[in-house]
Amino acid sequence: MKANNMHPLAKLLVIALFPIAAAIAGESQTAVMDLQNIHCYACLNTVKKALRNVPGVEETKLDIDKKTATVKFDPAKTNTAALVQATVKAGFPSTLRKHPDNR
Ligand SMILES: [Cu+2]
Repeated sequence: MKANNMHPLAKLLVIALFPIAAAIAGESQTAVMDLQNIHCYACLNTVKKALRNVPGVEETKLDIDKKTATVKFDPAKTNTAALVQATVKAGFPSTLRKHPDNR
């Protein structure tokens, strides 16, 4: 009886721990950021370069129409706060759209 009651809780625990386990395993995460001040491809390139200079960033995809940056990164080396900070430093403040843990 007791084991049956614990089962859903154990399941929840597995779901809660999954992002942490993924980070330990070195699995890449993806963050989507909304960019401000983007007016042309030169702006986009500046942001792209800034993001690529962040250690741990594996892939960047920038969209001029949506004004978004999609960044694939190694969570063991960097985090979303560092990614946002890199765009801010480049002169293009950004806000995180999708947290990688909210998959
Ligand atoms: Cu521009």
